[in-house]
Amino acid sequence: MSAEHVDLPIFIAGVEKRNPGQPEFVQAVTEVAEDIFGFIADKVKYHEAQILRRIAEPDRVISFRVCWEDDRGDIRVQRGWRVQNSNAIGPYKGGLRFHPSVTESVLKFLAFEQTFKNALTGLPMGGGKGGSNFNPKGKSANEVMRFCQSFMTELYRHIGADVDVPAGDIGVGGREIGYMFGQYKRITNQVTGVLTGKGLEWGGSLIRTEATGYGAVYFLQNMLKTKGDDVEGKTAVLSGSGNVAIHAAEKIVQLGGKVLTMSDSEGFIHDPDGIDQTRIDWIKALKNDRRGRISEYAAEFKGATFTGGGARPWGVPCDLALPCATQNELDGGDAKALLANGCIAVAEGANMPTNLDGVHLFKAARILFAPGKASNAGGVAVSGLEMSQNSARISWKEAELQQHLTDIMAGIHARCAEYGADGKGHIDYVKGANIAGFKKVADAMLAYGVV
Ligand code: NDP
Ligand code: 2IT
Repeated sequence: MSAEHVDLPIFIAGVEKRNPGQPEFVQAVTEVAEDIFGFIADKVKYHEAQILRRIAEPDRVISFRVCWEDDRGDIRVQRGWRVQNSNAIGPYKGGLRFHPSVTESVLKFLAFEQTFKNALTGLPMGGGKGGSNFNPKGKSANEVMRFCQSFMTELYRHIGADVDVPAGDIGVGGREIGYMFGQYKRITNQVTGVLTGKGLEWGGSLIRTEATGYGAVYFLQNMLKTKGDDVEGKTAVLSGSGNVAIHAAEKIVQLGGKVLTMSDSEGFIHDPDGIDQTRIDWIKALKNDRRGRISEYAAEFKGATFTGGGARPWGVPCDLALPCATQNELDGGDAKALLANGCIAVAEGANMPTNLDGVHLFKAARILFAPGKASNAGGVAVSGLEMSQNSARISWKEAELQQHLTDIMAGIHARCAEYGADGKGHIDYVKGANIAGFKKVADAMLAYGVV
């Protein structure tokens, strides 16, 4: 009997047993399995080939020591990882995260999710993720550079333009990609598209920086359109104040919406006047140039408040919610608060920001709810376009890339609708994304036989 012939609880119990102490990974697999079990119930070929069981077992998990010297001359030791989940439909592809909360469980969940997300984009990319428990906060630029160089001194042997192409994620932006790309080039003497999110002068793509946040709002627009509605005049509550949150806020404002909140790990700011473009530009400089904290916003702009102690913004009444910080930042209680306040749509900019309770509540309430693997795919999609440009040694124009991004997000929406529509006017985007992503990877795996 194949694993998928067993009941869902037995399948999940097996995942728990094989991955002890890895709650985030088990959570991500559970959320997908809840939908896939129904889809494959009458499809023997997927059972026989043990497809879900295989996708939930990474191709490999590489773990390594990263030593570096801090500014005082002390030796520091961190752990680095690259999780290569699946290359069934293309080279492993996915970001690198530098954050003290990084564990093998977190990176395994992210690589698993990435496999489905990348399939949804329609581009030939497999799923991977990596990173380190290194905390960039409070480190000098030289310390970050030495860490990145040491990290790449091990990582370089596991990656390649046609093998595995990392990019940024939490704590890894243009600066860190630059240090890592410089070290890769130095070690291998090769200038290839081995990383994405590069600077425009050295092989990067236009709109990659904006793509995740903009893409999430395009997805939101597509969802609202199914109800004859749009972003204009709506209030939006956002979490995070990094790359994704900043650009999601920018696109909401461009479309005539009003952004009320942003956050970081210390708490959230609430600006009842709305965080307009001037204020977003101020946040960009705060984060990218001064590397400051979001609490400083409340001191700068009259009328805005900061709520500390790690507080989250979900109690602020809104029409739209976009969690754009990190995993499990929106739980069942938060979901209930949003629903009670009349929130009509949630688009995840982060990966798995809503915990399983929250997902179940949003699904049951039948609101417009986009899982990150669908709504935040714009970033990796433009990374895929950066890979194409690097291979062809050309740079596409901004208008062309913008068109690709809007088309790709519309395509993902259509794929979710294909498998998630109930025929009565409601689309379960979680189910649609899980099944559409699964089917593409599964069919490629069937073609390869047992490998
Ligand atoms: P950044 O590092 O630019 O920003 C991260 C933001 O989230 C910061 O405001 C940070 O606050 C906050 N944050 C991080 N960890 C925590 C935590 N444990 N608790 C509360 N707040 C936290 O990262 P990105 O904007 O790039 O990434 C945000 C999310 O989007 C992540 O889930 C990432 O996986 C996802 N994503 C990113 C893509 C990209 O292209 N960059 C693509 C698709 C998804 P603080 O500074 O206090 O840590
Ligand atoms: O979660 C994600 O999709 C990312 N961090 C972007 C990955 C990428 O390869 O651009």
